[in-house]
Amino acid sequence: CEPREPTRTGMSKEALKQAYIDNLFFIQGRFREVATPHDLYMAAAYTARDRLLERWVRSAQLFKSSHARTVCYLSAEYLLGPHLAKTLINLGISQAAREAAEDLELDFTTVLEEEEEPGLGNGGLGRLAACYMDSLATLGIPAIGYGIRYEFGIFDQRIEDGWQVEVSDNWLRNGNPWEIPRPKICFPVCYGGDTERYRDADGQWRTRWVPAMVIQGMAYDTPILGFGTDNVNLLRLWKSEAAESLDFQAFNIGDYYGAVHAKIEAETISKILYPNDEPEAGKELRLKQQYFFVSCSMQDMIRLHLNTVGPLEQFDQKFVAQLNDTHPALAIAELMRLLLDEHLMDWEQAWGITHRTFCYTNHTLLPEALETWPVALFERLLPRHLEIIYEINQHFLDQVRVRFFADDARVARMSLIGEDGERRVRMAHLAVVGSHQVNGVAELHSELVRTTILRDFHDLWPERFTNVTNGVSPRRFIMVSNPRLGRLISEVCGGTGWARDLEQLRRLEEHADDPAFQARWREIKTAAKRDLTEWLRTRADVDLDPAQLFDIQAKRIHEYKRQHLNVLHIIRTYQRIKQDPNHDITPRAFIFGGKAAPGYFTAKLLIKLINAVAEVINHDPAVNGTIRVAFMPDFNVKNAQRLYPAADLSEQISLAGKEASGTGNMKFSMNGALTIGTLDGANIEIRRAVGAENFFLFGMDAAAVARRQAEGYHPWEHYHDDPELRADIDLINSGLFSHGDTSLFRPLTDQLINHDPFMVLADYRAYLEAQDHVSDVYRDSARWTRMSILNAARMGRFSSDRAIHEYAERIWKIAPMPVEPDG
Ligand code: DL6
Repeated sequence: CEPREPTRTGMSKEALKQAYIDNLFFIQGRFREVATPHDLYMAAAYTARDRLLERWVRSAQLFKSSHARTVCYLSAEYLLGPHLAKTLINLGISQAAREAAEDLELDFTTVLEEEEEPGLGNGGLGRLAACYMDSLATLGIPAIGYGIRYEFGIFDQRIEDGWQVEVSDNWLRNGNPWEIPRPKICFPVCYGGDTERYRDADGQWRTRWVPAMVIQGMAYDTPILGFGTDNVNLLRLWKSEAAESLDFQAFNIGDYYGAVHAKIEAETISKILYPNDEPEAGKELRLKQQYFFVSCSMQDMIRLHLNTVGPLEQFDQKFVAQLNDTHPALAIAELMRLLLDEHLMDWEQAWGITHRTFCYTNHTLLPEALETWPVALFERLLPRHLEIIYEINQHFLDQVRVRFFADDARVARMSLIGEDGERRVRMAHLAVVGSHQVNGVAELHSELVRTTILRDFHDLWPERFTNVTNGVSPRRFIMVSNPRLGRLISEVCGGTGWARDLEQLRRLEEHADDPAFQARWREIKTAAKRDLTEWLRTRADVDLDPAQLFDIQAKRIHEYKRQHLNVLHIIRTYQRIKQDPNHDITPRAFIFGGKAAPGYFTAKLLIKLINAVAEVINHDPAVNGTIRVAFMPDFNVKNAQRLYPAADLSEQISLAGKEASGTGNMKFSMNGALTIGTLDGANIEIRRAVGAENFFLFGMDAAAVARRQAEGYHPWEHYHDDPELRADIDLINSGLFSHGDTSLFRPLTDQLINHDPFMVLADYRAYLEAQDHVSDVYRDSARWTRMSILNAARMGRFSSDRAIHEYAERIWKIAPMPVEPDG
């Protein structure tokens, strides 16, 4: 008889079955008859985790013994999504795991649904970090992702009376089977106090920081496995703690509250993710968070280096550190501090190492999202770092003065310290000066970085600037999200190899005109639309019809993303139906999803408007179900996975020049949605890839936007000159959507008519025309399906594997190190 496979590592159905039962018993202390769905989920998670850990240990051994060059990805956010389904796919045991569960009479779908996703990010930037962790492991590139283990992630969104209500996200409540606490990997993190000068043993003048407060950061490790490989990388998230759990001096003199105060203050630092996709001005806790995680991470990198390679002179050969936006830019000053003050290096050498270690990715052009911190706050919280930043600035500006002779205005513009008004530290400038490579996240964005916000820096160091267009993980956004489509692609490509080599999707093109294949393609889309319809019926109390065109806009709610432009189109369609009940409308479901920052009044009002419009239209018998409007509550990774497969049309309608890249645009298109979009962010490259004839383009491009703004933009002219536009805005103001309240939406409509910073009115007419074209094309089902197939087929370039390959080759100079399969 066959030898039995070990239950902790075996991959067969039988081994997995035994592992579920054992894990339920030995870890959960439960047995089948009394186990809750959550117990069963935990048992499945531990079953997957055992297999992860075995591969992780082998990876770590290889990386350690070979002194592997390692990427450290520094990101304040990781929007990972549920682990279980993805881990099983990456292990290649989804099917076996499902069958094992079924043999045990478990409903595997319910088991998967039990997982509470770690929402440790706001949106695009955090999700990108998660896709990149997935691709780093898949490509076999040794990497550590460093970040914060927020106790409360992004809030859960409920919709009550049409308004967004935020509910705290207690994701750790039921335990987290995917992480390993590392109580021995912890580092002190200091704040406040003063600095003092002293002479070291060699008589050299040195500085030391005498802090006012010391806390500590403890590591929690989550293994990240690649697809079709045994490579596992590490996501190391830091939790803040008091250095001593109780202040015994205070305790002994009877000050019980004082004694626990320090503990609470320390724990506060990693307590909550700031739910804003832009930095919140002056939030001291946010600066504390940023410093907290970069300090732990830099200390950890130094520890690892000393334990493996040895002398710190070679630090930048062992490590390259990627700054995911400016949130971790303080790492530059922290590495300098550690090298200068703790490891007693001289400035030149420390700066050389630091500069060769860091690279910086910019993710935004929006002026309000460019981080700056008041010098006064810095001085109070991080006095030593301010001194270091001043010194970096001095060396840097000396260089600028020599290069751009007598150009004081340029010196002031480039300084790390902004002097207009309150003095502030400019984090993007620190990031550029301290990095040897700077990249934007789509071609247009990188071009605008070079020619607008960082133009002076590009003049000085053109060789430092480059582009890496974002990508997304096909494992997460096809295989996990859309298993039916995944199976069809595997059939066409002869296996699952396409999920590591997305260019293979091209093979779909051969079938684009085949009516039988088209019918299968449509079946898959309709099945996903049915699933979403069912979900929305129970969760959002709205009835859609899968035969309608599913038109979806899912992303953060923000004026620059122009959800209101979409709403104006819905209102126009509604008015057409009301004016002429026989008007030939292509039936559509308009579906929205997205969270608004809790303090962003206009965005929250936009959510209310969408729901208010939905309420009226969905209940108007004159509409008779021709159009429907739905708002998906709580757009997160898990729910996004229901949306992308079900979309016929993807709305990517930001004002040109505002969306750095967008990644939702890629996820939709990979799942066969056609895009209606502007020439913004990665839309431009998607359109080029899928073919202009397979993309619904509208609106001004970035150059036209800049020209209009320079000429002076007057939105009210559009309002007066376009009677349909006027009628749509007036309908909002009429109170029809607000039970007669004519003032509720005024802040939105007044802003549009009088200021319209994102030029909604200027693009309104072009958008309507493009939407009419969409409706016409959708009626020709063979044509639409062909376009849909071609969209998916041509999305190979937008895999995060391609993006990581580019980073590795051009920016990090790091080669893959594949872990050999066991035995
Ligand atoms: O690069 C990831 C993602 C882009 O796709 C979006 O276009 C961009 O808006 C987003 N940026 C941020 C800004 N955060 N900050 N600072 O989330 O990055």
